[in-house]
Amino acid sequence: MSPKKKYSGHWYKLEGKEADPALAQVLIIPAPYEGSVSYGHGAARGPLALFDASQLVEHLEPELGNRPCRIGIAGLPELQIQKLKPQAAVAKVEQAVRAVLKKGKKPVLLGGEHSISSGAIKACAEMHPGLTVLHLDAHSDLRNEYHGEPYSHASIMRRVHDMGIKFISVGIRSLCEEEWDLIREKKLEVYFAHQLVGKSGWQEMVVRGLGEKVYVTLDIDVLDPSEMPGTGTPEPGGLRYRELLELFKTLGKSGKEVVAMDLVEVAPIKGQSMSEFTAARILYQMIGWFWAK
Ligand SMILES: [Mn+2]
Repeated sequence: MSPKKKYSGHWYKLEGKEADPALAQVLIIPAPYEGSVSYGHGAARGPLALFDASQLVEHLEPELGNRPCRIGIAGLPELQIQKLKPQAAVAKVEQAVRAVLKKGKKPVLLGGEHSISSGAIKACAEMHPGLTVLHLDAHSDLRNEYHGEPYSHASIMRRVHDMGIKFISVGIRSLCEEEWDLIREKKLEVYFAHQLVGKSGWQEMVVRGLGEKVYVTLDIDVLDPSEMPGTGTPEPGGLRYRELLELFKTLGKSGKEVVAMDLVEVAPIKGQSMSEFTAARILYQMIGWFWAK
């Protein structure tokens, strides 16, 4: 399942109306950007690997008991941002997401590295005042800057904090003292992995804290590396696949509206397609629980 095929925009092997950008309710925006990563390269290959893997996903979801793709999932062309500096790349993402929102459709942004999400969140917060962000990640991403770059992947949630947008972080298990101090000083809502993994009932507690309009940013490294090895900065002790899906199911059933989402930091491992297949499967179920119940 190495990326051999060319990107056609036909996610999940959909055809006809279900793959038509004019009719589909969900529009996927591939953003293969890797401008500020610390180490572990390959996030720029994430969207194409996810696309290839999506061709093998069965359309029926047993837990939902239906075909989420019936609402239409169409792919837009890849954003041409690879050569831009982080701030310019983020601005392009913002424009692309705003254009999808204005059509009354659901944007799904695919990274690429996490830095791009701040553009998407900005566009959503403008359109939906009172937006809250559900942030799933191994890292708190609250550094003011990283190697001198304020639009770094390691600073994305700090930029969201600066915009005055409320967020809840889930699954965190790696952060520096600057981030630790900020969390305590500002009383930020951060759930560490050791507080959640293997425990029950936390999904409802997290969802209760969110507002009525929600943006979901999923850094795939929130999962345990045993189930998601293909990511740039894996951290041990992460959430399990089933625990993460339970969170999305709980959010989907809560009546709160997910206005957009992203999935970032998938970095395919050559010769081992498990990571991108798992991510494609998660993405399909998120679409199902949020928008196609
Ligand atoms: Mn991360």
